Parts: sequence; C-alpha cells; structure tokens
Amino acid sequence: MNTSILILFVAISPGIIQVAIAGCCPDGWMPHKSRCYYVGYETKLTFSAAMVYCHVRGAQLVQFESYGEYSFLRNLLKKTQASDAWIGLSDQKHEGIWQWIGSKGFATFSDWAPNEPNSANGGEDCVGFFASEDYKWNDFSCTDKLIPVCEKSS
Ligand SMILES: [Ca+2]
Ligand SMILES: [Ca+2]
Repeated sequence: MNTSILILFVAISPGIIQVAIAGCCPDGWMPHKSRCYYVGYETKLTFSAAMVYCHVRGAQLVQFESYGEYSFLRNLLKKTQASDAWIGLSDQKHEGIWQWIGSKGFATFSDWAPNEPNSANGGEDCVGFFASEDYKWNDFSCTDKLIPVCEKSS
C-alpha cells in the first residue's frame, strides 16, 4: 500500500464506522425516526432520580420536538398499559412556564388532561403522562414516583 492510499483509507474509515452505528438502538430500546426510547416499566422514581436514571444510560428524559413524537410515545404507553410516566418538562424555574430539561427550550405545544395543570397540593412542577386520563399530560409533584421515559439519538 503506497502512502496516498493509506492516507485515503485512514481519512474515510471514521465515516464508515459512523454509518455502521447510525440507525441502531441498543437492545430493549424502541427506535422511532432516528431516535431511541426506553421506558423503565418496573422502576418508579422521583423526577430528579428519573433524570439520573436516563443520564446513566446515555440518554435524557424524553423531550417532544413534534406532536408526532409525542403521539408515538403516548400510543406506546397506552398499548403497554404503562403507569404514570415522566416527561422531561417542568416549570420549576418559572411557575407556569413549561421548559424542557434537556434543551432548556419552551414547550411548543401541549396536551394537558382536563383541568390540568392545576399545581395541586401547594405546587406541582413536573410533567408526566397521566395514565388515568388517557395518557394526556398532568403536572405532578416532582417527588411523586413515576416510571421514566428516556430518549437518545440512534
Ligand atoms: Ca425528542
Ligand atoms: Ca396536576
């Protein structure tokens, strides 16, 4: 192999490796539009513990970039009859302003359950799928224990 061919090979090989990895989710993760999702069905955690749960898996609590992404997950939780599940959205910083934990951006749409968010019992700042209200959104107390829904890139 002469020098120029060797250099070319070294230059393109990282690209080949990336192509091989892209589009794959780890075992047990659900693929959807080049993202991977994991529902911790057996693990009920506070909001901050759920954040850690996702972080140690190289992920974060789910963030909805689109209504389609939300619908996909809502349908998944419905189908599997999951219990209440955390979304990476809260108004802990500014009451009534719902902000994503991951990007710090603001929610661009919502699908609150009837009479929610109600900030019940002196304050509820963390959002989750509300199983008893057709998996629409509820503001829960951040210390409530819900199952985590994690998301990462594929
Ligand atoms: Ca997302
Ligand atoms: Ca509520």
